[in-house]
Amino acid sequence: MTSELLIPLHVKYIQSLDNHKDDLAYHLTTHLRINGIYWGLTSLCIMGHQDALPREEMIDFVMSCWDEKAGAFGPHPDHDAHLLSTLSAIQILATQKALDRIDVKRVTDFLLSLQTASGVFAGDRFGETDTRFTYCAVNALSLLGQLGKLEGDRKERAIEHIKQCRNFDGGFGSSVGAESHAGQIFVCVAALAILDRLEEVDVPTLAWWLSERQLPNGGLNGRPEKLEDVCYSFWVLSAMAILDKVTWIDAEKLTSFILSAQDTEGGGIADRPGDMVDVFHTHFGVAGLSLLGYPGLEDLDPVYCMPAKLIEEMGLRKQWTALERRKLP
Ligand code: GRG
Repeated sequence: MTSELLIPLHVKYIQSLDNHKDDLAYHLTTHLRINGIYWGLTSLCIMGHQDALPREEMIDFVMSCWDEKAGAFGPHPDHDAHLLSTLSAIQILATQKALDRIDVKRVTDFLLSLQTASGVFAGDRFGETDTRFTYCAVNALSLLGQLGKLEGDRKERAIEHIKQCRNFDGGFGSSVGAESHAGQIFVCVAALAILDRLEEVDVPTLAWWLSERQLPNGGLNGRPEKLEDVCYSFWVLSAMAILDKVTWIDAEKLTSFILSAQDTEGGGIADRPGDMVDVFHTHFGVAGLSLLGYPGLEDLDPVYCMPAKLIEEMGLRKQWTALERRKLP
């Protein structure tokens, strides 16, 4: 087992991901392609290697995912637009300082068109709703400088729906009455942070529940009685970072759990030690380490899951240490 983050190996692994066009798996994952690029690019930024992937080619690929009929982005050329892929497209273009390539008016109209009467957003025109989609819409509007379009009734309805998804254990689910889950907790807490409404969080109860996610081997699970998984290093820790409670978990044990899930030959990080690596777990493993202050990594913004420096430059970084926190119990 290695005791350090193998940055050069992970950079090579991420660079190699587009060289598998003969593999069936490459073609079976087209619905996740743009998300995969966001995960790869963001982890490269956090590891200090943003330029390891070709910028122009990446921007051209994102623009080729534009769905002219919908006015937003799909996950791959000729796929239908969706909120998940539209957020990834915006995140990639923001990171590459290429937001000027976007038709902001059309994308804003697309995002606003997906809010339902109850306040929650649908993922696309087919209508599935989930608190994930509310986060995607709020995050995307914020990155585009269009959050003002959500002021008033739209904003209050979005917040009211998130409040209704809050459970007795302080956590949040995907819909009203659904079980608390770390991934859904991240999206709800981060959306409330962007909407400046963190006082809707029951901080002591939620921070207790999140700290209970750490298992004896140091890894975190996403809900009680479930297995640990490297990706929860981000979903759990980001919510704790927003609530200023990262110290409630054992950082040393979590760090060694994440490091033990690395592939020490081919690079990349898996969900848990010994499993196959993938770019999703590589990204969220590196993201978790950044939130833990792992030496040599760039800071990650826990709300936008993007480089903190960039979010600061865009004027979107929340003042966790001062204003917001004073409002919390
Ligand atoms: C920009 C960071 C970012 C996110 C975009 C898509 C999204 C918004 C957030 C997803 C949040 C979420 C629900 C994450 C959890 C993903 C996951 C590992 C789900 C597994 O669920 P189960 O039930 O696993 O298969 P458990 O661990 O509960 O057994």
